[in-house]
Amino acid sequence: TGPASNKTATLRHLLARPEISFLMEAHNGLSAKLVERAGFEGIWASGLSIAAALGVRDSNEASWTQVLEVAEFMSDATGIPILLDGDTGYGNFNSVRRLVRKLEQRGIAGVCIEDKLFPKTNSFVRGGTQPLADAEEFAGKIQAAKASQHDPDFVVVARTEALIAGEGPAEALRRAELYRCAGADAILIHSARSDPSEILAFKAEWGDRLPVVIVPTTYYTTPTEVFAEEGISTVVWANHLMRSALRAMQLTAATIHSEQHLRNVEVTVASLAEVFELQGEDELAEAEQRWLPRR
Ligand code: SPV
Ligand code: MG
Repeated sequence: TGPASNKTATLRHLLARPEISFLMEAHNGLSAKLVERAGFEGIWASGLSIAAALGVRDSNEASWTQVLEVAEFMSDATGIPILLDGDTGYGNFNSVRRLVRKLEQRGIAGVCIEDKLFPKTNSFVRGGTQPLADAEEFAGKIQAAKASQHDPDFVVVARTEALIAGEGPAEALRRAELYRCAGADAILIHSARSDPSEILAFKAEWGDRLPVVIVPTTYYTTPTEVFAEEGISTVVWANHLMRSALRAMQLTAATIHSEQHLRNVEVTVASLAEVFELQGEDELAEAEQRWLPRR
């Protein structure tokens, strides 16, 4: 948990370096710690996963300050940078300005905002019918975000949903170029297809104007080497801790419900010792030695 400025510089480096980078999804302090322990260099604070973990839809049902609280726990729990999925920025350019200020204050290294309308809809839900934001208005949001950051390394990723909305490759490129001119640090291009053809076509046209971030949730069979060879900057593994937690919790709940005892479950779940270790109980015990009066 170093100062926020280290995290912003690290995230900027992950996006800018020639080698491919990976951001792993997390949705709370525990999952964020597990991402760091697994060896990842950065975290994707997924809107979908945070919403799912809170028991609501990925439709801005959780307020932006509720999301901020979750992101703050995640940031406090880890020393690697977090890119927050900021949806549409939760309003207009003015909402985005305030969002960026608050994210900086709480040690979040960057934000990704997408060119859809508030309240947003997940890209895999009713994909073809999702209205896009006016491109110029969205470019204004990007400019406002960049103008409000105090830390020069804070990262603003512009995400275009043009392909998701069925607007085609030319519109995706037009929008990405507008967002680049508005000051975006990287472009996230999303696709709901099961093959990466439209993403790779975009990258070929785009070249290296800005780093390109992708989310291969639906084209998961594509080997990662393909993305690396095509010069993709960053791959987001967007929701796989939330989905694995869901499955594990479902199985444990069903087993205990049907068996009415813990014998078969005890061996499959993490030990309490591991939970305490992750929470840093040792550190508290040492601090008590140091700071509490001895009796
Ligand atoms: C998220 O993880 O919330 C994302 C990626 O925005 S997606 O769900 O594919 O839209
Ligand atoms: Mg999202």
